[in-house]
This record gives sequence, C-alpha cells and structure tokens, in this order.
Amino acid sequence: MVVYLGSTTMDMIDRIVQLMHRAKRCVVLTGAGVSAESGVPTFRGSEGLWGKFKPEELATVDAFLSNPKLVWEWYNWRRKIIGEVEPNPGHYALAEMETLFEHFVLITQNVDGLHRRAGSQDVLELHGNINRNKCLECASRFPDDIEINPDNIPVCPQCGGKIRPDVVWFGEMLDGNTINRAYDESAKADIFFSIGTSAIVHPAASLPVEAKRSEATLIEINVDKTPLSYAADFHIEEPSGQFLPILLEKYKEIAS
Ligand code: BJW
Ligand code: ZN
Repeated sequence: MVVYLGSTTMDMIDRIVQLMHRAKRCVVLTGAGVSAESGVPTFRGSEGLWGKFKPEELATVDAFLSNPKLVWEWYNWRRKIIGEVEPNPGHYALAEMETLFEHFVLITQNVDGLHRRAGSQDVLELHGNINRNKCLECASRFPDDIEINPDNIPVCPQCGGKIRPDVVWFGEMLDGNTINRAYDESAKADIFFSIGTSAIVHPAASLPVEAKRSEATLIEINVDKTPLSYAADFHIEEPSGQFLPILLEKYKEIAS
C-alpha cells in the first residue's frame, strides 16, 4: 500500500527522526486507537464501545456486582473479537522500534495483548489483560483457558468469590509496581510517543504530562485532537498503522 502524507507531515517526520537519533530513552504510551486498524473497536467516539454501552454499566465493580451476566457477555464478545484479529503494521513497527534505542519501554492501556503478539518485549500493561481471569474477592488467578458461561459464572476455589476478567475497572487501583515503573520511565524519557489514546483516563493520561515536565520531546499520533494535542511538540493526525511504518522506514533511511 502506498500512503501519501502531506508535505508538512513529511517535514515533521524528518524532524522527529533527527530527535529519535539523538534520544537514548524512548517511552511509548498506546491506547485503543493502535488496535483499531486490527479491527478491535475503540472505547469512545461514534464507533467506540462506549457508544453502544455505558461504561458505568460494564467496567466497574458495581456493574459486575449488579449484573455479572451482562458484564461477562460483553467481555466474552470482546475476547472473541480479539482472538480473531492480528497485530497491524503499527504494532509491528513499535516492536521493531524497541531495538533502535539504548532504552525503550512500551506502556499500553490496551488489554488485547497485541503488542506482545507483534513481538514487543518490555510491555507494561496498565489495565491488565482481557484473556486472564481472577477472583473478584481475593484476586487469586484462575485458569485462563476456561470458557466462562455468563449464566453459570465459576467461583474461586479458595474463597467462593465470582471469577472476573483480570482488567482494571474504573475506581480500581492499577498494579502498584506497574504504574510506579511507568511514572519513573516517563520522567526519564528523552522522547515520548502518545499513540491512539484519547488521553482522558487517569493515571495513564498523566504519563505524557510527566514526560513533558521532565523535558522530553512529546509526540502525539492520533486521527483526532485530544486534550494532549496542545501540549505536544508534534501532533501527527494520521492512523498509527499507516504512519508508524513510514516513520520507521525514514529512520532507517537516514541512519544508513
Ligand atoms: C486512532 C486510530 C488510529 C482511533 N490511529 N489513533 C484524575 C482526574 C480525573 C479522574 C480520575 C483521576 N484519577 C482517577 C480518576 C478516575 C478514573 C478516570 O480517569 N476517569 C476519567 C474518565 C476522567 N480513573 C480510574 O478510575 C483509574 N483508577 C485509579 O485512578 O485508581 C485510583 C483511584 C481509585 C478511586 C478513586 C480515585 C482514584 C482506573 C482506570 C481504568 C480504566 N479502565 C478501562 C477499562 C479496562 C478494561 C477493559 O478494557 O474492559 O480502560 S476504561 C477504558 O479507557 C480502557 C482504556 O484502556 C481506557 C483509555 O481509553 P483509550 O485507550 O484512550 O481509548 P479511547 O477509545 O478513549 O480513545 C481511542 C483514541 O484513538 C481516540 O483518541 C481516537 O481518535 C484514536 N484513534 N483510531 C490513531 N487508527
Ligand atoms: Zn477468591
């Protein structure tokens, strides 16, 4: 596929590539937009998951307590989609970018596991992983390869609590080690990419702000503007699955 970018974007790519060559520490934060070109629905926007379902009906402990069947039906539907899709060129480009820097870490809000499937090694999954199961009450892990029947949700052998997906719902704390490392890496970054996220869900949304405060170059890649766009040094309004492979090619071209 040939993708044509405007001359302004081409000029920005040259400048970003120069900054990438100078950077030792690169941090990337991704959101649902990175997986959109694989066919995974995003959360917000007209095509987003939240367009059809209200988040407070599905992604909170209260929702699970009041309607566990509905919540499991939703997660089973998403597991099915995720099981059928493949990483896209954006995921693969990010996996290759890991080899370009002295230090590189990929922080993702996505629960779909597509970054690892594309070959990324150092991945911080802030919001968990949709394919894992755990106990609602004691958080013990439960086998992941078990299909959950929403009409007969299995219970924890240790405490009798209901089994739930191992993801982070609204109002829940993120894993302490994971978010601490994400902050630490962001504060030390020379260059920080925020890709395919609406940048409104905290604490993830504060990571690019932390990087910028520590004087990293902040680059946003998103098909739309976000609250972060105005703080970013570069805002690239292109689909990440198209733009990232071009950026990577340009990096290699200039390096050789
Ligand atoms: C493309 C594209 C293409 C499309 N190429 N781009 C501080 C201030 C205000 C509020 C809070 C705060 N601290 C905490 C809160 C509360 C809350 C919060 O942030 N609420 C906001 C909505 C305001 N946060 C929490 O509750 C967090 N917990 C916490 O902070 O604990 C401490 C605490 C506890 C109690 C009280 C107070 C503090 C937990 C947040 C957990 C979020 N969980 C979810 C569900 C995960 C499980 C699941 O998947 O089911 O995570 S919600 C959902 O949003 C999911 C996502 O990871 C997350 C972010 O969404 P994302 O990835 O940005 O997707 P979209 O759809 O929003 O955006 C897609 C973007 O892509 C768009 O911009 C498109 O334009 C773009 N795009 N195609 C490039 N091809
Ligand atoms: Zn339990």
